[in-house]
Amino acid sequence: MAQTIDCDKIKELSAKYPKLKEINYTYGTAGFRMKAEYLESVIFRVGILAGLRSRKLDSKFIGIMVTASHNPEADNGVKLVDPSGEMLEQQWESYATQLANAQSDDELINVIKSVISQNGIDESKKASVVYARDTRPSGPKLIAALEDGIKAISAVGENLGIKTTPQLHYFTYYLNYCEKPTEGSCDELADKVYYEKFSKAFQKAVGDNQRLSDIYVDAANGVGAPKLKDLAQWIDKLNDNIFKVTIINDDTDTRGKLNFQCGADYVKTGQKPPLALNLACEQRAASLDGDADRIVFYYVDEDGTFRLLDGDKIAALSAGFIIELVKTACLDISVGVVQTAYANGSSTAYLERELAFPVSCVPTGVKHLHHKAQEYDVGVYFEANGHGTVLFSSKALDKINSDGSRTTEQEKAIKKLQALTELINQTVGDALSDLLLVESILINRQWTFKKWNSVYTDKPNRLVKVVVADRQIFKTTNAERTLVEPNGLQEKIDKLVAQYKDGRSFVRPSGTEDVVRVYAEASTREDCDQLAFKVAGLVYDEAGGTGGRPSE
Ligand code: G16
Repeated sequence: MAQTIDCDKIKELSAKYPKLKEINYTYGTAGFRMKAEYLESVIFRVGILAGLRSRKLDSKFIGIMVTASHNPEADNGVKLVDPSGEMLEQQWESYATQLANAQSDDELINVIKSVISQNGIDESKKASVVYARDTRPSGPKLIAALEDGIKAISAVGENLGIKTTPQLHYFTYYLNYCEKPTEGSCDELADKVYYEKFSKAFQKAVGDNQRLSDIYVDAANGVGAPKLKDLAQWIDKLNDNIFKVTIINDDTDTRGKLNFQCGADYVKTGQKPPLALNLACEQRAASLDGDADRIVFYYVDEDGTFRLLDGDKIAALSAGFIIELVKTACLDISVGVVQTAYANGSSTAYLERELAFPVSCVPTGVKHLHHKAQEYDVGVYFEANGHGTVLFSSKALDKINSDGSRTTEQEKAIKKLQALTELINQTVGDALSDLLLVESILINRQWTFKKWNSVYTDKPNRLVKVVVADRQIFKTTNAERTLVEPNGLQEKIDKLVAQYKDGRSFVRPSGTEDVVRVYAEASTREDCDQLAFKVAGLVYDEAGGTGGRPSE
């Protein structure tokens, strides 16, 4: 097959974005992520890769999201989305890494040619990409680099402007498998199809049930704020007495506020409410992260204790509700749950023992959970940090949507299941869709947060970040629960863990931040904190910790 890429055009545009020699880029847990000033060359090259992937997949749209999600405002990142709206196929992650690390323009051309020949790409095909960004100040400059990359590979790009990450995932799927827009801007259409789909599905899922109390949503001063506001208005148009939300931390204009002392990661890690939220007893609240792909819920008890309802609790709530509907409807559908090592021990025990679900544990990263969840008829996956969704296989959808004679009760259960399949964003974890999913289940059950929280009691747990000279020296196995390197460190951790009742701890390098993460749980809060900081201290000493030694 003749090579027809325009090497001169690629070189000319690439010269604007030289690779920084000293940096070795890796496609991590959620794409490339680091300080925004190091990313221009990477993003330019991601534009090229997206064009190649589109040609490989019969000109289907490939999605590109420019975001660093929960990371500090000064960071940014980029990830690719496959035509189905799911994460980029793993084989192509290595192409992304090779392209990002090509030192010279000639090397870049060689990598491009090698991707083309390895994949038998027909260069005469049209290439289509669709892209969006979050509200970070570095976004526009990076989008300009991306657009040059798209131009360099002669692809056609649709700019969606500012969107949540899950909106970009959903709209990539929509462009490929639903109606192709004939006129109007894709930016506006992407909002419209999203709000329409989820508001209508929510209406179906809640039926005639009574609304619950108002909910406060901390939007991390990110893109979730304007998008949730719009979505709530669409819901109001259908039924103005079912969902009352007050959005806080909604300032997307003031520099320095994104994810600062607010948002899902801050709340989950610190196990405390965000800035600007004084919660009354049992007031319902939730936090999104900077690109609205994760959510955690919380409230405070009569005695002022902060109660977190994290991804594990969302999994228990949704899996429990779905299996009940499946049983009522007498459908032959299996439901399984996928977690990571961060799942609280009590949640795994509850899911396996009380609800009798098969539960699998995979490495951190939605891409790993998503793939495992596809092995079940209905796969429920949530990371403890609030990132997740539910996948309905085509077998499950066929059964749920098939005709047949049914009792009224069975028919009602089927209708609810159908509504859930529409309400859940099955392309990726989506904070807004998950918010509506949780709210609709609680409305159907007429449950307070306190009642939801009581399904099982979390073991005290703690997450600590350790800054070390080189986090890449940490290598794990056993779904990240065991350290293989540095040599001998796991044995030391095991010895510490053995000193605590119901103790558990693991260490893994983050794939999105320049830190090593330490997780610990034990039977009491005091033990758990002590274990977490002792393990963090071990990591700090063994790996040449930089910055302060972790302490409570
Ligand atoms: C991303 C991934 C999540 C992962 C999180 C933290 O979330 O999509 O799957 O749990 O990073 O990953 P790590 O511990 O490797 O830093 P987000 O919300 O930042 O896109």
